[in-house]
Amino acid sequence: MIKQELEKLIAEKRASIGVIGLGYVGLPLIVEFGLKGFKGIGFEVDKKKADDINAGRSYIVDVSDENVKKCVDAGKLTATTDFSKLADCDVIIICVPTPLRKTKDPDMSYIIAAGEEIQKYMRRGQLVILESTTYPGTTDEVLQPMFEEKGFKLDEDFLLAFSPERVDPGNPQFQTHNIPKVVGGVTKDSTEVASLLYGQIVENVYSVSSARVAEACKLWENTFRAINIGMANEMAKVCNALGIDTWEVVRAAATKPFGFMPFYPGPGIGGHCIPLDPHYLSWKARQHGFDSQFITLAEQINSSMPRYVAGLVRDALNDAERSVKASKILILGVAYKKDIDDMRESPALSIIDLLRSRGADIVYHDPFVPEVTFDHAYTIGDGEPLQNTELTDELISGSDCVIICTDHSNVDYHRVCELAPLIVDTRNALNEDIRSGSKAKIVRL
Ligand code: SAJ
Repeated sequence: MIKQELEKLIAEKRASIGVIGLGYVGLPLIVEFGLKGFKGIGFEVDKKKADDINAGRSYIVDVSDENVKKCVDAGKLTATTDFSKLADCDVIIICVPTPLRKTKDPDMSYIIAAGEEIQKYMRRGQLVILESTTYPGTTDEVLQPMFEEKGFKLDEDFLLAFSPERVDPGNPQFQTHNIPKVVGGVTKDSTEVASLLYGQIVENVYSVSSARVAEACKLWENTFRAINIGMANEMAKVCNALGIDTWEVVRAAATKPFGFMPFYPGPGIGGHCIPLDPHYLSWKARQHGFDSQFITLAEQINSSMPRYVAGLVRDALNDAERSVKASKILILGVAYKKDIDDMRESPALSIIDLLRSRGADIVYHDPFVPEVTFDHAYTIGDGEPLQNTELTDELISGSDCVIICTDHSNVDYHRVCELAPLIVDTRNALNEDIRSGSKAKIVRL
C-alpha cells in the first residue's frame, strides 16, 4: 500500500509537489510548500507565467517576488509547460479555473484537461488532490475513473482527495498558512495522507469523511454569501420603497451580538467565486431532480441590481429635468469590489452598458483599473473599451451624474460631493459627515 510510502516522503519533506495552474490559488500554495522545504514543480499552459516564476517574479498580489526568488534559488520551485514532468511528482494538486458556460452550466474542461495530463504520465505512488471549486461528485465521478481506466487502483497505486481553496486575494489577515484547510479523500487513506500533507503548511487541517463533503462544504460557504447578499439587495429595494435608510437599518441590525451577520446591498455581485459557485451546486441538484430555489432567487435579485441602479440614475436625472440620453455620466470605481483591480463579472460593466445603450456619455475613474473591456462572460456588456479618466475638478463638476459603483478607499469623496451636481452612491461610500457638507443631490441604494 502506498500510504506508508507517501507518509514517509511527506514527513521527511522529500515529497515532490506538483501544482497544475499557477494562478491566485496555485502560486501561493506552491510557494508555501517551497518555503517549508518541499520541492515544487509548477505546471502552466501559459509560458510567460512559467518564465516569470523561473526568473523569480510574482504576478500574484499575495506572493512576493522575494519569496518566489527564494524558492527558485533554493531549487524548491521550478515552473514548466512540460507536463511530462508530472511523472516526477509524488503529489499533484489541481488548481485550475472552473468557470460557467454561457448557459450557466459548469465548464469542466479545465479539470478534465488537467486530469488527462495526469492520466498520461501517472505512475504508481502518487497522491492527486483537486482544489478547484466544483460540484459534489467531481473528484470521484470525473477524476477517479480517468486514472482507474489506465489500470491504476485506488489506495494500491494512487490516492485521491478534494480540498477547497479558500484564498482571499489581498486579505492582510488570512493567508494560506492560517486559513483552516478542509480535506476529504475518496478513501480513508487518501484523507489521511492529504491531511498530513496540508498539515505541513497550514496551522489547522479539518478532515472530513469524503471528497464530496469537502466539495459541498465549499459550495455551501459561497452560496451562503450569494443568498445573503441577495437578501441585502432585496432589503435595499424594500427600504427605498418605504423611504428608510437601508444602511442605517443594517448597521443597527449588526449590533446584535449573536445570530446575525451583516451583508450589504450593492450594484450587483462580481468576482470569480460568488456569482459562479452556487450554479455548480444548483446544476448538480437539478441532475438529481431538485430545484434549489434559494440559489435561483438570489441570482435573480443580484443580477437585477445593475438595472435597478440604472433606474435610480434615470429617475434622478429626470428629477433634474434631464434625460439619460446625452447626459455626461462619471462612473467612480469599476472593479468588482473595493481596493482591488479585478474586473471579473464586475456589475459596473452591466451598468455602463445599460446606460450607454440609452445614449448616455459614459466615462469612468478607477485608480486600480487602467482599461475596461467588455469581453466578460456573464455580465451584460459590449461596445468599445473605455480608458481610465483622471479625476479632475472639471470632470466631476462637468458630469450630470456621478455613480459610485465601487468604494475604493483612495478617492477624495469630500471633493466629489463639493463638485458633483448629482451622485448615485451604490456602496454607502458617502458617510453622514461627507453627506452633510455636500452641495450635490445624493441618491443612495
Ligand atoms: N458584495 C456585496 N455585499 C456584501 C458582500 C459582497 O454586494 O455584503 C459583493 C462584492 O462587492 C462583490 C461580490 O459581492 O462584487 C463578491 O464579494 P465577496 O466579498 O464575496 O468577495 P470575493 O468574490 O472575493 O469572494 C471571496 C471568496 N473566497 C473564496 O471563495 C476563497 C469568499 O468565500 C470570501 O468570503 C470572500 O472572498 C471574502 O470574504 O473576502
